[in-house]
Amino acid sequence: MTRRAPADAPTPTVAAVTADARQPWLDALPETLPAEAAPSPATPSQAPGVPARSLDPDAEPGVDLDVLDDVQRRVLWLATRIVDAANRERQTGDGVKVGGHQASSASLVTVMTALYFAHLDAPDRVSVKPHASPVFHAIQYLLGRLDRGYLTTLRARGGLQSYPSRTKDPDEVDFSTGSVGLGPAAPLFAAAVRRYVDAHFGERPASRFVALLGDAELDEGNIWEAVADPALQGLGKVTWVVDFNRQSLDRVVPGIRIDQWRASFEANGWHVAEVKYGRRLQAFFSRPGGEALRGWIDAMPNEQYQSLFALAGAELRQRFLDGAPDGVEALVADVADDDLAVLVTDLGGHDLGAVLEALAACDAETDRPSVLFAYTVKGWGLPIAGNPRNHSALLSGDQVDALRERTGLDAGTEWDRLDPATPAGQWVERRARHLTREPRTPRLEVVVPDATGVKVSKPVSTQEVFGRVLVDLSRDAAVAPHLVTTAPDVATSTNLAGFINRTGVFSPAERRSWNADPVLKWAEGPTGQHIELGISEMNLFLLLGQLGLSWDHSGQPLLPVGTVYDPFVCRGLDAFIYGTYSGSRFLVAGTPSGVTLAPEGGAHQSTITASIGLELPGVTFMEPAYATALDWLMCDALGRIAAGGTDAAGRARTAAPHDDGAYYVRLSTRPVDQAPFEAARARLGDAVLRRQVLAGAYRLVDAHAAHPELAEQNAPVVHLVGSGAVLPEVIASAQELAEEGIAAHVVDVTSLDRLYSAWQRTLRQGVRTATAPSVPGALRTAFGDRAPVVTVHDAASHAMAWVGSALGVPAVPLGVDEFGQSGTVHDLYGLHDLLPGSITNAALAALSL
Ligand SMILES: Cc1ncc(C[n+]2csc(CCOP(=O)(O)OP(=O)(O)O)c2C)c(N)n1
Ligand SMILES: [Mg+2]
Repeated sequence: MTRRAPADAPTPTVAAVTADARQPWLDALPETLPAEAAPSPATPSQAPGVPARSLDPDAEPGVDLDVLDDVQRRVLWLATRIVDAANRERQTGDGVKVGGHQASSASLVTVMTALYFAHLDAPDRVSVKPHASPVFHAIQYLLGRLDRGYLTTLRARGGLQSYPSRTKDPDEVDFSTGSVGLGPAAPLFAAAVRRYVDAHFGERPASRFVALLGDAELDEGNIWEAVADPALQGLGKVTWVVDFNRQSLDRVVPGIRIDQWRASFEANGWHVAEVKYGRRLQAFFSRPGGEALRGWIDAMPNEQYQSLFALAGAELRQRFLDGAPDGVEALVADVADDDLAVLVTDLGGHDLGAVLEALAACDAETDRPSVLFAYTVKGWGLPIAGNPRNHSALLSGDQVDALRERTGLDAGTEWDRLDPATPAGQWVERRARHLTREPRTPRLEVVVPDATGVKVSKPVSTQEVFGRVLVDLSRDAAVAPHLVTTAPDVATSTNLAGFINRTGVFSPAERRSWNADPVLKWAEGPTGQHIELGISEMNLFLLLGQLGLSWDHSGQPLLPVGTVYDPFVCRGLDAFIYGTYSGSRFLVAGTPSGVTLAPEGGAHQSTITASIGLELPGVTFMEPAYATALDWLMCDALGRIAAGGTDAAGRARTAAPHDDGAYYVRLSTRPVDQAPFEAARARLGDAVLRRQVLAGAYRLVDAHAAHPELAEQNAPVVHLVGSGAVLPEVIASAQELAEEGIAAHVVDVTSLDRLYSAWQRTLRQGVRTATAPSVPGALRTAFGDRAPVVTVHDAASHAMAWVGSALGVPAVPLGVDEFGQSGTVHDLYGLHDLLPGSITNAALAALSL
């Protein structure tokens, strides 16, 4: 069968990228290297610096490099073949290339073999570079954790995901990856969470947090925000292994970047290690004068070095010596042309012993994170090795056949696990036992109360209530220990000060306080429950993401709460998405939000965030206006986080995924009169009102109850639908309309998201069963009568514009669709048609539609 792709598919054909490739297969390495360059007989198969060990990893683990080498050959084969099968043997029928990354995978085969089959222990956690997912799955398969049937399902529905996914892959992925930069940062945050958990709940078996990242991932800014953050300093159990193949997607990375990277990591307190040269080159360097060769390879720009992979014979020698200092030519004069190719591309990232030794050296650094630059070859062991266009190149059928044969397999055995009768097969079985993990549960056996009963008499803002609810919860002996808050330098301006006063700020060691502040007690020490970050919203969401997965990586569920200025949710959005895609559960408050942050101006006023909250899967977006509604919503959200997506018996709940992840409340600093809510409470009763608030909407003002004469007169009816801080204007407009003989009910939407999801569920049900959809219960209860609507939102008007469609009535959506500017709330509401007069006019327009 041949791969189905359009004739003009942009992927380089294998023939095109491999015509001149010269990467010999491992065991085809020529024997004709000069004696000094050949591996010393004294170091046959044992990792230097790694203790000699038996084949029993449970009894003083030992490692035999020949055995590991057998394993890595099989890993390379399977990873390559997984991508190959997906592309050459699957009939997709849609003309779309399946894709996959054989070269990026091959690049990490040695490092990942060393890790999984010699280095890791069960409690360790690993983030795998997105394009190495085939290597990960091949390893899981060899360890007996993935059924054979999955090996031919890469990128197929229900099969292996293109990039490692915690929530979608059939095997146990520690960290999702895909959006480069975020995956490697995640274990750093997970390690910070472990440090927190150990300090608060007692030390658990130590875990090492490892990230395997591509060298081009270091260009992502979030990497450096994480590396620099004071909250992430001193994490000794973290090792990042950079797959230093000097190639990105498009090109050979220009110049030489190692010095820049090294200096940047070191400046941030990291330990920097390298595994640069393989044993052949190292042996050569130790010849008399051999150091000159090292100097020349070190000085050679990436472009020149990488170009060697496409050359052979005299041509390769000529290119290699182009620009070389005196002496180098003579030094390699006695190396045959073919051997020279092998010698100069002998990089340490493909030397199992050197990799293990370097990993051990990183472990020895116990008080700071380590980064290990493993020099590798993109496409190592494959005919596409080192080719600048190999990023998504695929081997041809003939090339795959040749690789299969070289691996000692045939069509009948190609998908087999390692033979348990062989040392490699036995070793792998033992490693599988060694890596077996303890079970964990996301469920926290704590009852979060339905409400804290926050009391308010005068107008109050939702942001203030948010802070008070947290303080109240910090007095609940069962809940309090599990609460942990975090903010990117906005804790005090988002009302976390009360919580911080009670619980303190987390620091691994006690820190002396130099300023006694009568209002804010900023006491830092190991018992603190607030984690303060530098100003990086990316870091906020990366930390929240990992706090919400602490049950998995640290065996301790938590109740994480974060705060961020609402407009800057966008700044951390990719990390927000990353966390929720990973299945993390936390509560985040975007506050203050909208144009009620009036004097602050356009740069601080959020408009599109309600839409973001509404549309993000795995996030429930909520925007209450009143204290008690927020109290109920927060307690309910924390209760759901505690339940961990499981039912009372601890089984995974099958609830709609939309309501089974993170919670996002959009808040304001605008004080709002609570009397209308109390009136609704008196009318509906707590139980009914709470149910409706949690479902997403309730009738705040019932025009017929407030103005019975309008009902009697059969007055025209309209629904004014508001969400959040703009409710006072909506209520005032309803009053104006009543005076004009129009019955305007006011609906307070507490969760646009839940309302929309309810509508979508009934619609989808209708679509799937070809039946007429009904108006969902939550909408029916809140709206009752069929009447035109005006939606009013201190956010983009689009976010609520669907309400008319859901009810099947004319609608006029009002909102903020321009960038903001400084002013008073009144000024800005006037500017955006959110004052009562405009709402009244909109109602009249809706009635006339
Ligand atoms: C945020 C983001 N931007 C762009 C991409 C597309 N992309 C995927 S891999 C890649 C290059 C990666 O190079 P490197 O990290 O060196 O990995 P290699 O394949 O060389 O191991 C790019 C640009 C992505 N996945 N994520
Ligand atoms: Mg690369």
